Amino acid sequence: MAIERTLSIIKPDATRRNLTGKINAKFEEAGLRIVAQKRIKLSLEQAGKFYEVHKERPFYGELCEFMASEPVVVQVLEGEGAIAKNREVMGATNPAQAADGTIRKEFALSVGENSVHGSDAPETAAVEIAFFFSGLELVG
Ligand code: DAT
Ligand code: MG
Repeated sequence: MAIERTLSIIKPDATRRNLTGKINAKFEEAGLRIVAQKRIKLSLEQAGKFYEVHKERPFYGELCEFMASEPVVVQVLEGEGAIAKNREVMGATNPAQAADGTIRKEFALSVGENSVHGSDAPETAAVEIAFFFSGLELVG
């Protein structure tokens, strides 16, 4: 399997509860390397653009307001099969269905406030990384 990069976001419910370090430990224990990271506050417009693929879904407005409510930590994770590995460490979208030991099982509050975002495919990873980071900010 190839070395990949994926875009991860530690969401407001997790930054608010000071869980950045615990979540990063889960990534690092799984062999994912944090090659870029910054804490930012999204505007409602930026959150809306990032989640544009979901704009027809009933929860879109709520999702964007949540993502813009407090700071997030955006990061690029690198490793063997990083996209799928990150999804595995994150756990299912709905924490009630997430496997034991996953981030969402341990930390998520609800299907909406589910602590982390992770890209779902190579194409979306490339677009999402470029949304937040310039090439100069990526140090492998
Ligand atoms: P994931 O974040 O696991 O890739 P997704 O892409 O289907 O999940 O949805 C993006 C985010 O939207 C998800 O992390 C939380 C929110 N969301 C998804 N389904 C929802 C629902 N039924 N009610 C409220 N928020 C939801
Ligand atoms: Mg998704």
